[in-house]
Amino acid sequence: MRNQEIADILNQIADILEIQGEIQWKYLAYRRAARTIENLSENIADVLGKQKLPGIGKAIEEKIKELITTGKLEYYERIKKEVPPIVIEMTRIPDIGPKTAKLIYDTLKIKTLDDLEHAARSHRLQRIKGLGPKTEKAILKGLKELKKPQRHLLGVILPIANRIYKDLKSLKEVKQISLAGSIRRWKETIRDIDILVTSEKPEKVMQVFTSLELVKEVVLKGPTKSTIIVTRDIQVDLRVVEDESYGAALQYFTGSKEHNVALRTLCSQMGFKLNEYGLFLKDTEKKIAGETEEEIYKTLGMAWIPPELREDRGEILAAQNDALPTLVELKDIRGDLHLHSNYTDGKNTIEELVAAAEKRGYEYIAITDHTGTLSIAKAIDEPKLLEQITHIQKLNEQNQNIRIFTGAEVNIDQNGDLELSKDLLEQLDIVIGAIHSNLKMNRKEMTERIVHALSNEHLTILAHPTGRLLNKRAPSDIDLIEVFDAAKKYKKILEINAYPNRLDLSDVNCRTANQQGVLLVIGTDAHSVKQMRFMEYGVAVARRGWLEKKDILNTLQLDDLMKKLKI
Ligand code: DGT
Ligand code: CA
Repeated sequence: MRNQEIADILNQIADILEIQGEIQWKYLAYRRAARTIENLSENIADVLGKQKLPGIGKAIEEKIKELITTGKLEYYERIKKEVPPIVIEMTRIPDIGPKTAKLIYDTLKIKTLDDLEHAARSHRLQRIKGLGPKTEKAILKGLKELKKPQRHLLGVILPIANRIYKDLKSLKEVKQISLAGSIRRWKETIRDIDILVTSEKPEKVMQVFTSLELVKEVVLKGPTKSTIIVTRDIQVDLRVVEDESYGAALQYFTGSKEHNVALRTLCSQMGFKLNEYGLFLKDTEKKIAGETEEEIYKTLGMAWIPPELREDRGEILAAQNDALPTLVELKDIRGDLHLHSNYTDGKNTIEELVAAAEKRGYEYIAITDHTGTLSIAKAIDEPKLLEQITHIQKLNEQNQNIRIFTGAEVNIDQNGDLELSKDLLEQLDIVIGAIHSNLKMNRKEMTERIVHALSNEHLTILAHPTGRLLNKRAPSDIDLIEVFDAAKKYKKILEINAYPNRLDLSDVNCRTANQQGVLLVIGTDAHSVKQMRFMEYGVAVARRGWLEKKDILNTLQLDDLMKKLKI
C-alpha cells in the first residue's frame, strides 16, 4: 500500500470520528498522522517502528501496520458502517465539513446527493439553524463542481507519471520516450497521463506497461495503444509510434487542443497539412517533416515552442516573430522565501531546512512561520518569534554558505492590517502578508482590504493572493488589476505559491501581473524538507505565465536581493 493511500484512509477515519462528535484531539491525531505520512520521503512500511514519526503513537502505528500487512483495517471497516454513507459523501463537496454534513443529515434525513440538491433548490437547507442562504448557495455550487469529472493535481500526478516513465525508459526495447498531454505542458490539474514511445518491439513494451506494479485495471491492451488505471483511478494512455513520425505525434499529443487547432489553421494557409504522422505538402501529400518537433516548427517558419506555452495565447505569433520569452528555469532559482519550521506547524528544524537548501544549491532562505490569531496553523507568539530571530542570527554567524532571513507569514485581518506588533515587523527581514479567513467578502471590500495591506510599509510579499484551493475553494472575488496596480505603486512583491493545491497566482494571473510591471516571487510554503521540491511546480506556473528570470525576485543573487529588499 502506498503512503498516499494509507494517508487517505487515516483522513477518512478522522472525518468519521468528527462526524460522530468525537473529542477534537482524537480526530486531529489521525489528520496529523496522515500529514506525517504524506510528507515522508521514504516508504512508510520501511520506517514504521524503526524511527520516531511525529504524530504516530502506538495505537495509530498498530493500525498502519495492519493496513500494510493485510491491505485492510478492521477498525476502519467497522466505523465506516456506523455513519450513513451519504454523510461521508457530503464531505466530498467543497465547503462542506463533517459537522455541516451531519447537521444536514440529522435534520433532513436525506439519502442521496440528489436529495440534497432538491433540498437546496427548495430552500429547505437555509432554514436549518446554523446554515443560512449563503451555505445553501455554496452547496449548490459545490454539487455542480462534484459532478464535473475530477481533475488531479499536477503535484499528485507527476510523481506517478515519472515512476511509470522511468520504468519504461529503463527497458532496452524502448528507444524514445516522452510524457505528452497536459502533463508535459505542466498544467495545474491533469485529467489523464499520456505517454509516447518508439520501439522495435511494441508487444514487449505493452506487456511491461500493462503489468506494472501500480496497475489496478487494464482497460485496453493493443499493439499501438494501451490504457491502464492506476492508484486514485488515474488513467494512463501509452502509445507506440514510428520513429519517423515521433516528432509529429509528440507535437499532436502534447496539445493543447487549442494550440493544435491554431497551428493547423496556419499550416493550411501555408499549403501544408499537419497531423500526428507528419507535416505534408497539401497538394502532393509529400512528407516534409515529422521526426522531431523542432523540424516541424522550423519548417513552419518559427522557433520551437516550449510545451508550457502551447495554449493558443499568442505563442504562435511570438514564435514566428522570434519573440518568445526565455523562460525562467528551476536552476535559476537561488532561494526559497516561504518556509515553515517546527517552531509552529512545520515538520523540520531550521537547521534541517538550511541543510536541504544547501543541497538544492540555494544561496538563501527565509523562515516564515505563521503569526496572528490563526487557530488552524498554531501561530507563533511574539516571545517565541523573538527567540527564533536570535536563533537565526546565531546560525548565520556559524554558517556562511546559506543566508537565513528572519521572517513571518503574518495574517492579514479583516481590515487589511497585519496581525503583528510594529516592533517585530520592524525587526524582520521579510514580512509575508496573507489572508486566511473571511475569504468571501464582496469584491469591493476584499480589493480594498488587499490594497490596504499592500500599502503597509512593513509588508514585503503578498502570499497566495487569491486564496484559491484547487478542486476545493474558488479564488476570492478580487479586482486583480487594481491589486496589481497597488503592488506596483507600493513596490510590493506578489507570490506564486508553489504548494500543489494552491498554485496562486495562477499562470494567466502572473502573466497579467508581470505585464503590469509587478515583480513576482516563487515560494513553496513548504512545511517539511520534502516539500521544498514543490519549487518546480511554482516555476512551471511562472513558465506558463511567460515569465523570465528577471521577472522573479528569488532568481537574484544574495547581494542583489538584499539591495532590492533593503535588508
Ligand atoms: P487533460 O488530459 O484534460 O489534462 O489534457 P490533455 O491536453 O492531455 O488532453 P487529452 O489527454 O484529451 O489529449 C492529449 C492531446 O491530444 C491534447 O492535448 C491535444 C491532442 N488532442 C486531443 N483531442 C484533439 C482534437 O480533437 N483535436 C486536436 N487538434 N488535438 C487533439
Ligand atoms: Ca491527458
